Amino acid sequence: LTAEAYPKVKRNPSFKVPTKDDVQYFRSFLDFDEILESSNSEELASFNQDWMKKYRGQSNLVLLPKSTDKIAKIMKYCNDNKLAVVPQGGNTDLVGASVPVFDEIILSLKNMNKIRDFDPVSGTFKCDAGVVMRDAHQFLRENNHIFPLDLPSRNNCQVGGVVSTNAGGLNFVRYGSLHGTVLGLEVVLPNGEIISNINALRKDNTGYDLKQLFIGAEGTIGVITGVSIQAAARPKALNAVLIGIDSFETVQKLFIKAKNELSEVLSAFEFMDRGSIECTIEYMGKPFPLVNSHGFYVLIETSGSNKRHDDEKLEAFLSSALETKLIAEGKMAKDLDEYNLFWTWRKSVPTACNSYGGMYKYDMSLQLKDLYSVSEAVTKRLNDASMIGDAPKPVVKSVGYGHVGDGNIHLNIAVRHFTKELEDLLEPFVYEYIALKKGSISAEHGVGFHKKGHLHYSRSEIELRFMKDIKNHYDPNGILNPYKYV
Ligand code: 2HG
Ligand code: ZN
Repeated sequence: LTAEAYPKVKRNPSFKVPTKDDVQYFRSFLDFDEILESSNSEELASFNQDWMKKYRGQSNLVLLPKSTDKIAKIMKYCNDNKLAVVPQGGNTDLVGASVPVFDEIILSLKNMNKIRDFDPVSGTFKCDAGVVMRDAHQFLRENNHIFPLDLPSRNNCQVGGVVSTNAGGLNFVRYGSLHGTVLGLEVVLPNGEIISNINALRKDNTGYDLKQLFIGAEGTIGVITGVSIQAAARPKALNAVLIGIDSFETVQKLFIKAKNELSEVLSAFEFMDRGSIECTIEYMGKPFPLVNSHGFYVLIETSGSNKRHDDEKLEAFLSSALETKLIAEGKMAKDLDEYNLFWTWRKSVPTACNSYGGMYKYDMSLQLKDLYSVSEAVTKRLNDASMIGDAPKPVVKSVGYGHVGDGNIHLNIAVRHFTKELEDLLEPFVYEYIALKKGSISAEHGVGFHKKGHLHYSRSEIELRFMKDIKNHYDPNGILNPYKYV
């Protein structure tokens, strides 16, 4: 979807169009490989387009600075000259937050990719914002720790990007939110000032906790350049079970049982509906590890320090759940390969859904009792409108999956092509449904361009006014990530 597809969005004429002189200024302190211009159009396209190939901007200039000082110099110049800027990490945010809408300069954090420091006693890990999450995991693993967040996009997403979007991920139920695990941030403000508490300690009650504002701000009030985060001890024992269940009500019962019986070793409780797995079977071209077909599938992970202890707990949990007919079928990973295989099934769902042409995607929080109902309501609506089925129907499948432990569902409507009619069927229906149930229209993917103008479904007028006040305070010229949610 390019900006033309959104007639309501107009380029802000007060922003300057980047010129040759601007590029020349940037060249005065940036190296050759820190600037990408329109002459290199193919590479430029990959920065303009998001991972889903759904949102596409028209920028002719990408800056890829290697230091915080250079970013500060860029921002000061852009602010003085009213040049709009979109900060960009791994570009996997799924709501069009990290791509330009018009000709904003793309500020890629890609070259800010150094690990800064690690303290094995406290577990404090410090790195540049552009470190790819996979590399943070790798470094910490070698140091007997883990990064407290994992995502299917770990090979592409960047540490600063996940902090900017406040991603939740696969082990939130165990390690909690980035609002808790991030210890400090280094941020370049729109006027070029650097605000840093990257050396903050675990506890610090000296007034307002300013860093929290930048976590989840999606680069609208500052550019995160460095992150200090609390790494967790590396679990020596890992295990997983895949489970088939007939109703979402039973999924909730199983979650209570898992919390009670697996307690401190429980590290993930994920669910996928039948449609998610059908799409993934088609995409992977392999048989699913469970024999029968079920309404819902659950992946439970345990991690701890004593394999025998954890496995005993998990086995007892599984056999009593089978005995009491709480679950219809279950399989425990026999080794690490099978554990990884189970996770591959879960982590492949988003890519599988995206393999038919495109997808409409909604990431929402609801009370657990209502979590799956939004998926049922949307499927019914699409069916009633006769939109789902074999080609030429536009929708292949509407599926729901996500993180039970966090009350977070991902609703993916896999389509052959995008149509206005479909979009009108989905929106504002989905948002109204969520508002009715007092949920949140964005659980962990952010707001970006997709949910621009829809925040009122989850936030009050006064909250929205405060957001605008904060935006105006930090970015009075509105040059940072414009046309997005604030
Ligand atoms: C996940 O949980 C990610 O797999 C991506 O948040 C979800 O692509 C999605 O909708
Ligand atoms: Zn998710």
